[in-house]
Amino acid sequence: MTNRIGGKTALVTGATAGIGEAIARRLAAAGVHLILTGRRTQRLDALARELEDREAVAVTTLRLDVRDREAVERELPPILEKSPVDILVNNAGLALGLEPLDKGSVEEWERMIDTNIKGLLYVTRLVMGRMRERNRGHILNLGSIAGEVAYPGGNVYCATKAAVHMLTEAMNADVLGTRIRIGTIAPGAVDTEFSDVRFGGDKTKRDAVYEGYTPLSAEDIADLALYILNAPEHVNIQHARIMPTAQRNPYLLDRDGTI
Ligand code: NDP
Ligand code: 8X3
Repeated sequence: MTNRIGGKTALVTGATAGIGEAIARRLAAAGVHLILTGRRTQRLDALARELEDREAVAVTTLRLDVRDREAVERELPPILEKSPVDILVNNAGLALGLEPLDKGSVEEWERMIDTNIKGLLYVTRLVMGRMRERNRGHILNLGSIAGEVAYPGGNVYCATKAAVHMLTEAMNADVLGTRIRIGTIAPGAVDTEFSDVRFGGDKTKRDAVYEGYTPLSAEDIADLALYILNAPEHVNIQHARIMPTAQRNPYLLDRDGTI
């Protein structure tokens, strides 16, 4: 496949684990320079060193909690001025708990809303403005099938991902007439630290999520991300849904162990 992204610069939020880390690795292998963010600095620094050594790309790291609007507005602009961003991957996100709404934790709701919606907005506002000035850029948001079909206990998480999907549509409307492209990847079950975070490290609950079938890996999502980001400039893949073969929607999941 023609490499159309080598030499570009990508900002990946939540690059310390799972899908964000896998996308960072794939982008680096394609010769894309990186700005990697997340809260766990040791992981960021180790990944940066590894990718700089192996792939000969420039990697900048930034410890950033996307919920912290002041920090985003203080820390990000100087980096964006120095290294204009061609690709933004809005990946940082999480689910917490699986309780019915009336038994839910307000604190957990706020963390999900602040990260998955507001954090994405804080970062995107700064990056998209600069993309508009340059009349180019590609933004890829991590949505979820949870944003399309609600499941019991998913309530606030599902709502945050539905918001991400609608924001992708709205942002596309806002950049009509520019060369900026905006898309969402909506995955089903991906085996990452997602369920460790959701269940507060409860290994039994976490393992049960992926029992009896082969879930997607973070690398599967990174492959799709690379396909979308590497598409020719006239191609804007706005929404891509991806699930394990054993899963057809959040309810239909074949756990008989054959797939
Ligand atoms: P992981 O838990 O493995 O990774 C989440 C990443 O997000 C980490 O790098 C974490 O970094 C970062 N992050 C979380 N909160 C913040 C914050 N406040 N500020 C900055 N970074 C943050 O999960 P996944 O890789 O699976 O999830 C990535 C995205 O994919 C999420 O948006 C998730 O909703 C979505 N998704 C996941 C699916 C799955 O089944 N795994 C399916 C569908 C969508 P750190 O802790 O260092 O800050
Ligand atoms: C993650 C997929 O189905 O666990 O967004 O919500 S699901």
